[in-house]
Amino acid sequence: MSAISALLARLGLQTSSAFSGAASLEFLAAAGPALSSESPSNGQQLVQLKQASVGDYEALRTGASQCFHELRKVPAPKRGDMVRRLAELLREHKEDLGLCITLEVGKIRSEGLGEVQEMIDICDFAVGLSRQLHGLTIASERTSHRMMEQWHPLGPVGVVTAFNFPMAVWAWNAALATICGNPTIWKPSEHAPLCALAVHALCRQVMREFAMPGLFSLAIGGAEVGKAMAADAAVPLISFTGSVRTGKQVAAVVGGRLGKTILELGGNNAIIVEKSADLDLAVRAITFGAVGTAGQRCTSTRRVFVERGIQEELERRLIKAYGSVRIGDPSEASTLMGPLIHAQAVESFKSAIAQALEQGGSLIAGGKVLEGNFVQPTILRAPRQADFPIAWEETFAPILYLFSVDSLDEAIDANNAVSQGLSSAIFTDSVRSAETFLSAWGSDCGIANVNLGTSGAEIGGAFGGEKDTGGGRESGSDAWKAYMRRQTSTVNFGRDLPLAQGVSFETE
Ligand code: UN1
Repeated sequence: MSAISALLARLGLQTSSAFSGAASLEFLAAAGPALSSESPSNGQQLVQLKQASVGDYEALRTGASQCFHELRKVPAPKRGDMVRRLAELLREHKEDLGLCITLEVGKIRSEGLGEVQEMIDICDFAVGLSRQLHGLTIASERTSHRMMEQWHPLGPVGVVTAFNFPMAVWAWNAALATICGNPTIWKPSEHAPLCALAVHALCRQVMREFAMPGLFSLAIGGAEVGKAMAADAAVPLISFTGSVRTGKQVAAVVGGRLGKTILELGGNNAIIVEKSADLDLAVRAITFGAVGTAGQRCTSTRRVFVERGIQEELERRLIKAYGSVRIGDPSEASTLMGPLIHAQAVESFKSAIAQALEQGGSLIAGGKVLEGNFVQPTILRAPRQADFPIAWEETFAPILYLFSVDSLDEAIDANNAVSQGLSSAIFTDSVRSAETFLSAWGSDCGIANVNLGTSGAEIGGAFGGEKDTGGGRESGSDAWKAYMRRQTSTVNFGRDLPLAQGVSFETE
């Protein structure tokens, strides 16, 4: 048995019927076209499957709707038990799941395992939250009246995820959706079907143990499946992670039927480095932010605004740090940077560098394609951002643009000038600068950090960003509210019927 079949067998995916992209408790005989998943590191075929068709999607959604009718009656803490069980299984299979991520999307082992840990963390969070779906009690203006807010389940939630977090982003959504009383229908990236199958194998175990078919559905399919889901009025919420372009289309279709969306679209994240900064910290944070996950996180660091006077020192230290990054097989312990996801991503890397050079950038590190999907982490010294249009775009690759600025105001303006608004950071020892960066006239991003980088957010906070990033919030804090409907209820326990606002309406 090959290493991969053994891994699949440990996850309960030993039969060929498991290689169907349409499943809830059981796999359907998917009617869509074939899909094969290859390792971005060496082209090795990992899994071959039949994709879900629109008809398969409809069958899955019917199952999810049926499940919803049961699930909404299950007390939230009992729904928490289902998520607790999922967390146990994730812990048990952490190594194998992490390996699936490494094999299929090329993350280094530590980041693959980190992603599985992120799933475990959000499950633990959701279990606690299942006893805290609190509503307010509100003072009524009428005597003998009580007013309150309740939070009720919404219905099946469609979750569309990208290749770069092929498991964790599903988990942020599914763990919260489950405790909120909603089944999920997952459409993963077509570049990460193995990861989705592996997670879904554990979901099937949970569904079986809790006799809850339809709680978790998997629809690995093409754009037509995504379109059907976006247009489906029986899916009140669509959580979409992906490009700004597709996100706008999803928003239009779902908005057109007055459905709800959570959008996690592009980022173009910057770090400001002031003279007072601890450069050791700044260099480590920039390197992890720009090179980690081969620059393929939506939170990856793409721009640095360094205060004039320390730019040479920062460049020198970054070049040294970049020089020590070991690039190669992501499953080897010493590797820090694996491949890009596919050949097209390598083309985007090359094209962005060519444009940057044309627009007046100069290479100070990297710049080359090595072989296959492996590239060098790259730094370009850039002219003013206003004259450097390539930096206004998100290129999903390890390319960092370095700008020199004269003041904090200039840096904040430049941070905010781009259309995306996900993550941002400042390195400084000045309280005044740090607080200004965090103030209402500071960073306009959904995430703003002081003395740590742009990527690697914890699950306890709400995750998401503004402007073209889409405005959605997932994961921690009160992001759960997006998965529920709010009901304002007033109870009259008196013997009169006073009307609000003192209105009088007396009949004979
Ligand atoms: C993403 O890249 O889509 O903050 C999500 C981070 C991770 C999540 C990134 N926790 O970098």
